[in-house]
Amino acid sequence: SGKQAAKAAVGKTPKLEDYQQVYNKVAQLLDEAGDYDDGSYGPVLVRLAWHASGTYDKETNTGGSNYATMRFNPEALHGANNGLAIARGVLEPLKKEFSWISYGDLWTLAGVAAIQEAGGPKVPWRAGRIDGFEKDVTPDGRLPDAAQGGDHLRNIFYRMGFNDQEIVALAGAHALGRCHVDRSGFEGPWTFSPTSFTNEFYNLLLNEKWQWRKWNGPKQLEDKKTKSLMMLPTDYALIQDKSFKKTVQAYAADESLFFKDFSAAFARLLELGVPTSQWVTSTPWELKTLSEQTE
Ligand code: HIF
Repeated sequence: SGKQAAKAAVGKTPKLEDYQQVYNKVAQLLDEAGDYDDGSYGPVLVRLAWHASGTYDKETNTGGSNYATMRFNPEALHGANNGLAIARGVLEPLKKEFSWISYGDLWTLAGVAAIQEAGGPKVPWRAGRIDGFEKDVTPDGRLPDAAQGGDHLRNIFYRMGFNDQEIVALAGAHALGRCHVDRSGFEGPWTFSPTSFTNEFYNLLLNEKWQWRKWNGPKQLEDKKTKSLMMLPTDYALIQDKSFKKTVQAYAADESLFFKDFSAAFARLLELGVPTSQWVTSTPWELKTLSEQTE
């Protein structure tokens, strides 16, 4: 089990305090990004945690965060994962320092740290993922294609076991980060504060006028006023569909409702594909933010 593997590596079963140490290291390196993007590795670490988990297929019970298969080709080379070598590279020194932690635990814990340190909600998390092998790599095409619409979003997220409300709740994470031409072909941030976790994604989606950008790249939307923000076709689909849109409105109006629902959905996303028997604890933990520990 994950517990036994970690125990063998560390000589004792790692405890919440041990994982809190890893969390703290991640939290400290988030801002050591210098000129990289908006000065934080947080967004790309959130994307790594999600792409490691979002390959889950409930019918075959394959994929998900358990085996950290993105370490292997061809998964590392899947188009959807372009740019994530940066995130894996940022975490590699921590894997060396805390050799008892599995890659799946490290990547998902880093995503949690990135969200919490960006001012987002607490995301309950627990340890127990184990490192798998190349044979556990899932086929290409399991992650969403941003050029598509609502039907595709439903197909992809229903396959993971999520419902419409959860799709919209997760989508708010695009408050963080930006698109890169050399990774996805798309360009730009969704919000004016791409290193802060807020409900701004929903506010902007509802309240800005969005128009198709005229450019030599894939179809994406730009805000009419400043032309400095973007939405993907899949983001825009959330206000083209009546049922999705209702939930977008609810999260735009109530950030604490968004935080609560996002936290639940993202925590579940990170646990996809991990057998219950592997968890080191029956109830997930709440990791403390850096600032909570200095008070
Ligand atoms: Fe993203 N996402 N995502 N995403 N994503 C990108 C970047 C980020 C989709 C497409 C893209 C989620 C859902 C979907 C983050 C987090 C989450 C990019 C740009 C694309 C194209 C990549 C690049 O060029 O660097 C699609 C189609 C999704 C289905 C709706 C999740 C909910 C929003 C699950 C989620 O948590 C983050 C963070 C980034 C920013 C990465 C960065 O490097 O800044």
